[in-house]
Amino acid sequence: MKVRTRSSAIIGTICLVASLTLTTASADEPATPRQAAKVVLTEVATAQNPSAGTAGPGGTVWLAERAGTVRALDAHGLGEPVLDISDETTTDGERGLLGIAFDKEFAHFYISYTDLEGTSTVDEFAVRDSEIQSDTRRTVLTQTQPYSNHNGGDIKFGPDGYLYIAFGDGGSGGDPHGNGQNLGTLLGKLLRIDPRGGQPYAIPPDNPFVGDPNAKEEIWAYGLRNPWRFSFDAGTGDLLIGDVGQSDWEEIDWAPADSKGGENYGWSQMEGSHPFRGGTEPANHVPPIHEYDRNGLGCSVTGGYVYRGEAIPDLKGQYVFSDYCDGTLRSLQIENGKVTGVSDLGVNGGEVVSFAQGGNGELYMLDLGGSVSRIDPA
Ligand SMILES: [Ca+2]
Repeated sequence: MKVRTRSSAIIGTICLVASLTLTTASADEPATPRQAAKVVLTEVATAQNPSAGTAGPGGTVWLAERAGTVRALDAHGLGEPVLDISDETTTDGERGLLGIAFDKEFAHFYISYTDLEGTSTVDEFAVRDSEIQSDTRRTVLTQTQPYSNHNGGDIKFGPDGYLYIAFGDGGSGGDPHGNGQNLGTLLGKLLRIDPRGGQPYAIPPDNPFVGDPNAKEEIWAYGLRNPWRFSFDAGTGDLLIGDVGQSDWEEIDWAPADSKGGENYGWSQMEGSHPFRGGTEPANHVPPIHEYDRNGLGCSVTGGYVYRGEAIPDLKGQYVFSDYCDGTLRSLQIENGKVTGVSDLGVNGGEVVSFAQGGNGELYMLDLGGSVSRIDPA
């Protein structure tokens, strides 16, 4: 039995819980948020250190367990592992099985993990009759990691059918190699590739740095520190990224569905909307749509999803997220890329490490300590 402890943090932050004051909104945001939706957390399963989840075929939700197993959740509960790579990864530092994704047709399944050397690896499997075909496994993309932390690792298909991969800045602290602003490395970036378009993958021709000899053509957006969790709004296609801060500011980044890519989210010249260690704000800096400091209980943002389910009408269109350190579920009201309200949803999920969006749009919350809960109406 794994002991639940903050030292099992896998998101890349030192959590100093010093105050009971909740600080959820920046000063320029409305002081009085709208009436928050009333929600409860309904535990639907217990997993072994669940780290990521995704909608699967037939109304299932597939869950990654950090040590290397994948299990499917259905109406009968959590099944036995359908995939086990536990002898190919470790949970040292912030490592492990960190992301899973299906393509839109549930024809291929992707895993994102660190291998035994710590190298970030994205592998693909064919899926037939809802089952992983293990003999079809192939490696799509790898990225060596200079340190054990800030691996990012989330993977998602965008509404454009391309696979997006989030990588942190390589780790240590303060981005010692300047990876965030260096377009010559995949570290500190959000990537966009076509995994079925070539061997091992193709670069979408409209990626923003195609043809730039000084940039990796896989890059979609840059200036990220540890984009631990990101998602696309299932209603609008907008992109939302939870980027974990260094020591002062946790942030949510946003881009509209019609973005051409190339956004510079600022790290490590900027932490949130603030210069980092004397940094200079890049001319093309895209500041976060929401940030919060470390004066409250939060210390490591966990990006979530815009709620597009049916069960909680008051929550529709709001971005649900949390923080690994304080576990409070919060939501942002967003209009035209601006946050117009921040709500405390009044429930605490423990060590909230990830969210998952079921095929019906309902949201699940993953507590690294084991609980998998659906967000239900109160
Ligand atoms: Ca930023």
